[in-house]
Amino acid sequence: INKMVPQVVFVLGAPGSGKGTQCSMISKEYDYVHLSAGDLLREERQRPGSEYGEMIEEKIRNGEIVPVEVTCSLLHKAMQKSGKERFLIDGFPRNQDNMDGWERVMSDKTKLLFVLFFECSREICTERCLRRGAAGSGRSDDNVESLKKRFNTYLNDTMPIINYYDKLGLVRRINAEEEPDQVFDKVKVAFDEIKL
Ligand code: UP5
Ligand code: MG
Repeated sequence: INKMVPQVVFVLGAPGSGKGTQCSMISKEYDYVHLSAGDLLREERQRPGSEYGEMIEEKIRNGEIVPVEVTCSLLHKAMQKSGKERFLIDGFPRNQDNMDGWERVMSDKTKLLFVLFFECSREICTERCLRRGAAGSGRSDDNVESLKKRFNTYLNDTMPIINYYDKLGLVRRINAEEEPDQVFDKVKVAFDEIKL
């Protein structure tokens, strides 16, 4: 009866700003399950028999955002499967459709603690992703063409979402241009605060 409502932290920031890197560091030190929307979509794309495989691949390569029904259901399933109560939702919500879809299905099932926002210049982010591509990431969007599109989508569609949460006082803004350990030192402050 007194079941705890699952708590979520949305983790946003430009492509290559270090969302995944920091989430994996957070989940090692704090009791949070890391769920990357992008990773879940890439997994679904590979799943034999998935009816969404081609659509997902096309969206990812073009830096466009997959319809929320698909992403939200993958997130919801992963949350249930984990059996845990605290989640880092990495790379979601990225646009109004994502936010509305989450509101419809998940807002009464979860509590949003805050939004972690990694700030990093386009130049640095692009260089990181290109380096990762050159090192053999296998990601079909780690190339100059896709990165231009990913950035346009980020600026046009995701920044308004971050601004919306910022007006609600929910955004924890972190400079993500330093070394991963230095970025993590600042991330820890945000998580230690809510533990109190
Ligand atoms: N790196 C990380 N931190 C560093 C640091 N401090 N200093 C130096 N290097 C650092 O890092 C990127 C690279 O930089 C790595 O090589 C890392 O070692 C290095 P990473 O931690 O992976 O950054 P991240 O922000 O996670 O970058 P990612 O490329 O994953 O960001 P995207 O937001 O573009 O990717 P995502 O997987 O979230 O989405 C991909 C696509 O999926 C989207 O474009 C979209 O098409 C689709 N999608 C949806 O449609 N809906 C969703 O809800 C989510 C995704
Ligand atoms: Mg990532």
